[in-house]
Amino acid sequence: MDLKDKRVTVIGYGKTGEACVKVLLKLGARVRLSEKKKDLTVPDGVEVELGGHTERFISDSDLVVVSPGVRWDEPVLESARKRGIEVISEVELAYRLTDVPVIAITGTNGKTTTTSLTAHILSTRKNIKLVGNIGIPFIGEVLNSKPEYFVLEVSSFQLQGTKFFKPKIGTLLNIASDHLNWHNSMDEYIEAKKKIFYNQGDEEILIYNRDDINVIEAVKDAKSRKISFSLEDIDKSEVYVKDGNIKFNMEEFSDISIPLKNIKLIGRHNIANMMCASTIGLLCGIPLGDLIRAIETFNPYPHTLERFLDYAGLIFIDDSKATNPHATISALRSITGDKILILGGQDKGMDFSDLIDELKRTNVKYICLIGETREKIKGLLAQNGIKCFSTHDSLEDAVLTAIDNAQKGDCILFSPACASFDMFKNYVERGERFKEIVYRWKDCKI
Ligand code: UMA
Repeated sequence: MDLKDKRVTVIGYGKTGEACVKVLLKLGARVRLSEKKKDLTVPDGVEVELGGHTERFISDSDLVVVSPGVRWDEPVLESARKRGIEVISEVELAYRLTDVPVIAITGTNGKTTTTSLTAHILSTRKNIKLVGNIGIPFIGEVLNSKPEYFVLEVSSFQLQGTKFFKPKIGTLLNIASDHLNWHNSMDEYIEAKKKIFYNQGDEEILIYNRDDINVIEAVKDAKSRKISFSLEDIDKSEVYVKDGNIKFNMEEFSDISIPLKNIKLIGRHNIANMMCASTIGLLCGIPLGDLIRAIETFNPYPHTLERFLDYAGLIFIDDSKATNPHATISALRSITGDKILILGGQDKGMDFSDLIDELKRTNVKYICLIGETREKIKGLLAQNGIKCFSTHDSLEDAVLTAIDNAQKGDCILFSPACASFDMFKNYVERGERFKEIVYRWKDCKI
């Protein structure tokens, strides 16, 4: 893709925008940057528009590259498209600038764990680069490195703006309600997710979850070579679990058995993530011994069902990365004992009904509600006859109340089911804050 002297406008100057600008300057493009913030320092030679995006600034661009956090129906993008200007996401631009095969992983939940586990498995024998939504903009690596594979965590925001993107192996883990404050509807969200296989043919592989009805429906359109995994359907799926081992209904892997007894991850959903990552490992030629060692040495991703403290008979689990109800449901199902749940955060317009049903069924003894969604969830709990809960203005108050309501053997689970941006910079800061409060409580007790 020749971008020399092309007028390329980058929208948004976060991690992604910054990496885009650097690459575009290297490629000799005439780079412009449009950013909502009013104050910013950018490299020399970049024309800048601050304080919002205007049609005038974008109107004579040859190409517009959009950061993931910018809504796809942003009026200036609509107007650029009407003028015939190509508008793409950073992932699409990165894809066009490399000939290295891409292994891409998407889904509402589990993508970070599956992507990092896949990278962990592949790196036993291959030179790979881990990129994408995990926090490393794909575009920033395409000119710097020439690995054997890019292992890409890709979000619906990044997928929506793709056009020719065609991963060698694409993975669709699950689809549940999320990001409905960014996407206009669930249908739009699903359409974005389908772009993982949109351009694939029978030379590319799609690994998908047979236990998820939204996924089953979505992949009907795929022309890829399909490999399904399932925790429930042994006969129909290519990858399944039997007697504590991952097994394969595939000629080339029919003798293979991957034992799960020594893994460190908790929960059924993580078995599904392991099935995916192991399948990718085998498809890429990783020897079985290396693969088994890799899954056994893989530690839970921080803030993802992370059991970080056992103290005073209580178990503390940080699941701050659960930013939607589906993730919290998985957490509740993964922990067998009695739980005190800390729930709530920024409202993304999500449907909490499945979570409420799960709360009615499971052994959650008490719920502490925080954040923007606390009143909404409080109303739903009351309507559904759930009585043991309280609302809190701060995370600290919620954590201390959770501990007060716990008895020996209980688990204090911080799995908010909502985004963090109402009270924190991101889910990482939120999880760190949770741990800090717990450790402070522990120090006071000693
Ligand atoms: N901005 C505008 N106009 C807008 C919106 C934002 O100018 O309309 C500006 C903001 O003022 C800010 C910049 O854009 O200066 C932020 O850009 P961004 O939101 O795209 O964030 P990046 O720093 O580029 O990080 C993005 C992803 N962020 C989002 O998808 C919101 C990161 O995923 C990702 O790690 C990174 O690219 C590298 O690929 C984060 C995320 O929350 C972790 N992802 C969601 C999730 O996992 O649930 C999808």
